[in-house]
Amino acid sequence: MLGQLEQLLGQLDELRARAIEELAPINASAALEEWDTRYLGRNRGELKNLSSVMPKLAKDERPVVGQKMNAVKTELERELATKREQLRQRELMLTLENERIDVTLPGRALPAGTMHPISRIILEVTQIFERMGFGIVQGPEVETDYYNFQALNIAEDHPARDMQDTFWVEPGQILLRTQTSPMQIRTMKQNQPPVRVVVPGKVYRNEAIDATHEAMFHQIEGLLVDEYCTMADLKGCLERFAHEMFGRDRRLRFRSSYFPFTEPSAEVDISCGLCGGKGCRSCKYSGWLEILGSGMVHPKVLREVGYDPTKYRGFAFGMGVERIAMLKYDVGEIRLFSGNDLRFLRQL
Ligand code: 2U9
Repeated sequence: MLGQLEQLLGQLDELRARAIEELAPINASAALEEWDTRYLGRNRGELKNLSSVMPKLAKDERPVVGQKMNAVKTELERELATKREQLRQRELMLTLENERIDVTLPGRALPAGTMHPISRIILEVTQIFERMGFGIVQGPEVETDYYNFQALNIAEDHPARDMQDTFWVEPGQILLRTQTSPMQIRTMKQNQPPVRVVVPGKVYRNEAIDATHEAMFHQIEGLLVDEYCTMADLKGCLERFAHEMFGRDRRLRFRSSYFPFTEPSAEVDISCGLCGGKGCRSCKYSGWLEILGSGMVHPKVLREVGYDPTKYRGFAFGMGVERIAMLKYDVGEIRLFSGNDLRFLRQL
């Protein structure tokens, strides 16, 4: 029969061999930690359990067992550390493989936005006038009766002043501007001639809505004031505009008209682009399409802003942006421009 010492040494050898054998196939951290607790755990680890026999040994036997125990413990700890490092490397490789990113793949394209056709027309028109030396100014959409009507020689009984035709903020005093002209009045009051400006912006009229009328639309108005300025300058300027906007093959026609703020006044037609002026459905068989209104600034308007009408003269014009867009893109329904329907907008 073996003595207690030999038995203990044998058990240690067996434990060591068993621990190392079990360690080999482990390939997950959880199982490794479980192995650590089972063999090396401070509380109920197998090695710890064996050491509880120590006090029963003879004094001279204890160092022998102690040394052996330490050797086994050190070896198992070294094996554990090696295995831990192996697993860490393995798990890192797996993570890298799973989370791999191919940086050479083409990026996902974001859908690109484009300018709204109304904004684009405003840009095109204002750029044409900029090239002729006009500045671009913008002003308030909420205006006073004075700037919107009185200063423009629009009489008390003019239909535009009707409560029904204008959106009043304070009836008779504050309103949503019905044209961009109040800004030309402001510009003239703040500057001395020569004045050359175009004024794009939103305007508001209490219209009966149909295919060609909306309560809010966009205008571009122009104003030039100088010492020597005639109707010929107006015609040359507008012809240049029409040629750049619609093409050099288009002809212009000036028809006598009336506006309170211009005298004389003229409505301007452009030859039809579809039939070349011969007459077709698009131009209602007239050969002409109306594009804007114009005239020489009324002397009363010049005097109102403090300019001497015997010294200065001016010409002015105004166009509806939606109308220009409808002519340019052959669109028959004005409400499409405010509808924000991409099926329509993508076609322009
Ligand atoms: C000042 C003096 C004169 C601007 C003008 C028109 C003729 C005109 C219409 C076009 C279509 C309005 O949008 S529309 O319905 N405009 O026909 N506008 S002359 O004349 C001015 C402006 C400011 C100080």
